[in-house]
Amino acid sequence: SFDWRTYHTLDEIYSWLRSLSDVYPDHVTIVNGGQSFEGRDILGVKISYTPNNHRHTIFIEANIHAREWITSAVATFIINQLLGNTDPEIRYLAENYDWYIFPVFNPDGFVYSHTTNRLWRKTRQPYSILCVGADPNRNWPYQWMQGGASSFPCSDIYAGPSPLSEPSTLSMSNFINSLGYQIEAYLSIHSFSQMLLLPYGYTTDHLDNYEEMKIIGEQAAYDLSRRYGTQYVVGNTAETIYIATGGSMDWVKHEYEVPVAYTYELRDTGEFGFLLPAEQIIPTGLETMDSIVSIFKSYEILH
Ligand code: 0X9
Ligand code: ZN
Repeated sequence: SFDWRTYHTLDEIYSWLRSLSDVYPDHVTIVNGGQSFEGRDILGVKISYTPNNHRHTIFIEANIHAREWITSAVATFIINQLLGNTDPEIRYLAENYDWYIFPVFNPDGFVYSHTTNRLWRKTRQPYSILCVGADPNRNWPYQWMQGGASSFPCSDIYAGPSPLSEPSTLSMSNFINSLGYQIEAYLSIHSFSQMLLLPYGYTTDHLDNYEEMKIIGEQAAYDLSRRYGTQYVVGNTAETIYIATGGSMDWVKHEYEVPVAYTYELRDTGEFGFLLPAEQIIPTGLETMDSIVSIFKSYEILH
């Protein structure tokens, strides 16, 4: 049965997601966000304790980069916490927001990273005889190809021939459009580096509600560190990691004026990198959940 002591395949993750709607029929709906190039479904869950009353929505995507296995493990961990943890702060979050959580945004790449090349990053749509895939986090329509992205199909940061050229990003953008301004928070989960990144990736300017996001992010990083001492750096994406354009968070933030938008870079800082040992899934999940509780506690106090 499903657990967080080991990494799971796409089929195992999807079977577990489907089982949740049987175990929690009143609170969990399986949602199909669309299809990948190779025809796989992009499955997520909607968690809602008030099915007919649209609440502020928290959207979480993970594993848009195939090799970042810890991210889907943490996304399923968060789903499990929202459904099963009796801690009052977690119950409050679970029951007062609508949640959409997609553990594997890039299913073709994820399967390929399991079967063939553990360090695969991109999608699996072929672009030349030799080179396959676009970077699905350079493929979104806001500031597309304006820096930190490549027009060379063999590059790991190939932006694709046009915005939303990848069936997975196109279908997920349509799904996000259907939620639109209901989205109050968008969390994009990556690894690794232990960073909490704020919009935007195209400029080092502190735009929109940067100051508030920075304060909330610093508190979240502190609350995350209280469990095991894990240190996160918080800041604007372009300043803190590098210039990167065409990312999903930037598009959603800009398109729907999403007040709470963060990109996580989970553990570690490079000792294991993308090959984070499975023994670290549960601790990473617990500390990440602490930071999510912190973000919404701070946001509610400030609003
Ligand atoms: O380069 C990326 O896409 C992310 N880092 S990773 O090492 N996981 O590949 C950073 C994404 C931040 N991007 C934007 N907000 N634009
Ligand atoms: Zn990534």
